[in-house]
Amino acid sequence: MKALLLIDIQNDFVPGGALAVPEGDAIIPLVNTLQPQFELVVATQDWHPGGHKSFASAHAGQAVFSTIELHGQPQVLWPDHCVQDTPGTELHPALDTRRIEAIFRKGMNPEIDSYSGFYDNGHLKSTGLAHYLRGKGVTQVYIAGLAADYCVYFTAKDALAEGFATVVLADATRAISEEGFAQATADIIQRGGQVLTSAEALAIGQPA
Ligand code: VGL
Ligand code: ZN
Repeated sequence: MKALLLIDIQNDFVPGGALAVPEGDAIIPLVNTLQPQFELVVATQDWHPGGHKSFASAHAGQAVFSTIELHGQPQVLWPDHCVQDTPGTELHPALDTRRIEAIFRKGMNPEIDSYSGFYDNGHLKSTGLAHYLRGKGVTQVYIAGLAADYCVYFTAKDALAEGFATVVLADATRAISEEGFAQATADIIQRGGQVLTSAEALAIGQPA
C-alpha cells in the first residue's frame, strides 16, 4: 500500500513567506491532483517555538544562511520561520487538505532542527510517523513538498532507513538550491530510492 507524504507545504516556504523556496507554490495544483491517486495522504508541518536554535536571530552576530556547529552537527541558520501559531506556519490555503488523514508536526525542540518527517536531525526523537505508516499497512512512500534539498531529502533518507520503498516526486517538489537537490538526488538513488516525475512514478506504481 502506498502513501503520499506532503512535506511542509506551508505559507513560510512559498514566495512571500519568511523562508521562501523559489516557485514553492507552483507544486500545489499538481499535489492536489495527485492526492486521489493514493490510499493514504499524510502531511508534515514545520512547527518551531520562537527563538529556535535553527534561527540566525538566536545566535548573536551570525548571518542568515551561514552554517555553524550546533550540538556537534552542522546547522544552517535560517530566517525565523514557521513559528507556532503564526500565519506562516499554516498549510498553504491552496492545498486541498480534505484527504490529509494526519499531520505530523516537527521542529518543536528548541535545541535541534528537524528536517525529516520521521526524526529530528540528531535522531533523538521519533515523530511516530514510521509507526503510523506501518500501522496503516504502508510499504511505499511517495514524497512531495518543500524543500527538495532539506525536508524532502531528509524525509526520503529516513523513509529508506525505515525500510519503505521510497520515491521522491521530482515535479512535486522545489529546492532552495538546485545544486543541493542534485546532490540529494544522487544520494537518494545511492541509498536505493528513486527520484521520478509523478507521471513516471504513477505508471510504475500500477497496479497499487
Ligand atoms: C525546511 C529549512 C528549515 C524545509 C524547514 O521544510 O525544507 N528547511 N526548516
Ligand atoms: Zn524549520
